[in-house]
Amino acid sequence: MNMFLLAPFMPLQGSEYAKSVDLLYEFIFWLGVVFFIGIVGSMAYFVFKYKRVGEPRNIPQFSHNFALEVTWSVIPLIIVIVIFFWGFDSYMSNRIAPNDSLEIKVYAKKWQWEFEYPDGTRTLGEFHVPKDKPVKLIMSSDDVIHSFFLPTMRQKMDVLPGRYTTLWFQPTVEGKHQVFCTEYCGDGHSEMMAELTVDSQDKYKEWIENGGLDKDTPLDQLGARLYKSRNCNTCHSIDGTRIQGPTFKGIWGRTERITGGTTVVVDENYVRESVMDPNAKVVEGYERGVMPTYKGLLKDREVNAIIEYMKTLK
Ligand code: HEC
Ligand SMILES: [Cu+2]
Repeated sequence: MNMFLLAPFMPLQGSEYAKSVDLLYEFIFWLGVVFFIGIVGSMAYFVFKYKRVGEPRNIPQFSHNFALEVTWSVIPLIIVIVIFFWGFDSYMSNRIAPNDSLEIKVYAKKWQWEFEYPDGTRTLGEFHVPKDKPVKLIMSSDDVIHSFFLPTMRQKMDVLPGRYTTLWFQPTVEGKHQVFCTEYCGDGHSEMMAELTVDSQDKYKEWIENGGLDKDTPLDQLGARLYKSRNCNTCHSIDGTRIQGPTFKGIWGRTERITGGTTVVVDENYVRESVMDPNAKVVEGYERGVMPTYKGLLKDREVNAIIEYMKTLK
């Protein structure tokens, strides 16, 4: 028999911690049931036993029963002490993430969740983690108070503007897990959801190598996603307007005038160089040092993806 009798009424147990939470919960629940039946049951029994029939009889009065009073004080005291230490122990292990945790930044804003991995991969509304590895989320909010709720891991933590909060879990069940926002944050609050996918180690590796997409995604689509997720779009438009940097519209094969009087035709090598070492060739009319280097932040496949994406921007 499953020791978790309430399991059918609970979300899936996605981690060992979820099981320990449920165990304590069941303990308190069944304790409540025992006391409820004991108290309400004896009440009902006494109602019938001592119900008034005929003329009032003389019933002896009691004021104290020392043994009884000690019993009903000491037993509950022991029970609440057990609950306290059990809960405290569980709480402490829940607050302190192991040192080898995968650290993921979580940004909440009305009304979406954004995730950032140590290698710079960013995703919106979904994130992947490997099975059996501890994961630590370092969370902050761009606007109001949100709350990150991952029911299958029995984890919930407020996400605040101007302060970091953290939460950790070690998933044991592969597949999809739902994330909710559980702090009312305005119009789109009930839509503010994200999806966690717990992958096998191999599948996770493949996913992260692909910049947060599955490996069948065509390069130009990956490029389009990187253009936004790596913030190229804050300085480069795709509709011809000039922002901080030159537009990407029609960039492929364009002849560019470089500060210092030379020219260059935009090809694979030039794009790669511009991304890895932006100051090597500065486009005339633009400022040196504005574009950050993406060295170490974009993998080879990602640079190729951006190149393929540029080719589509005619
Ligand atoms: C903070 C603003 C900024 C961001 C973010 C930025 N760039 Fe740039 N980029 C510039 C500026 C300014 C120039 C022009 C000066 C220069 O060549 O360094 C430029 C130039 C370029 C060029 C050469 C363009 C041409 O017309 O010859 C390429 C290619 C390029 N960026 C790619 C990217 C990619 C890809 C990303 C995102 C991964 C990106 N940039 C992110 C500001 C930015
Ligand atoms: Cu919210």
